[in-house]
Amino acid sequence: MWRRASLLLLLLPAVAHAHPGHGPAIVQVGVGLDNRFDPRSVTVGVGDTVIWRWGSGFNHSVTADDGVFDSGSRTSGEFTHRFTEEGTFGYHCTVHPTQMSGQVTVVSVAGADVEPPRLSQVRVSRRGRRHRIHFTLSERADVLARIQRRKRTVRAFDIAARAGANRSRVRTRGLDPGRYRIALTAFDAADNRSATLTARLRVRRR
Ligand SMILES: [Cu+2]
Repeated sequence: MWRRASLLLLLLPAVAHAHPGHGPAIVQVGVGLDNRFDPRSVTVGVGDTVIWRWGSGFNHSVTADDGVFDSGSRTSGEFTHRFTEEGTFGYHCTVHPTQMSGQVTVVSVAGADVEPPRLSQVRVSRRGRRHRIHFTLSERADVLARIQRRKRTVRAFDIAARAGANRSRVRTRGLDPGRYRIALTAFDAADNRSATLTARLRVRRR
């Protein structure tokens, strides 16, 4: 699709945001004399690895609350686990179960934003020869507008639209007189796509 290249660029910041650190997250196990995991909670993307590093020389373990992973009690070295499913996973130290607990939140790499934008109240107004398209959006989005005649797109343009009510000029100069439709589809920054809504457009003879 012709939009892909530009949308992919828009998508990158969203991925980076939902995917802190871009790769493994490192957690210190036992810091000095403190019995704690530092940081206590981390967020990674699906498929990322968390590395726990023993720092104090005292005995600690990294043990999943549901038993899925367990480093065993040890005083040094590293333990790693790769997270392949979305969710929140609690873990603790079996030596200090009341003091030491932590959690790993695993998010989809496609981004936390999976909600498509919602388009509504699409209509065309006309004053003299000037047409405008009006619509309402649930969130900020790029709106692809296609002017169609008998289901064929004869002209397309983009509207950088905001949440709430929007209106935009529709250039009809050069179009043959007749009945058209304008089809609108909204894409948010995470590339979620709205349903396509249409409105009628009538181009009169000049
Ligand atoms: Cu411990």
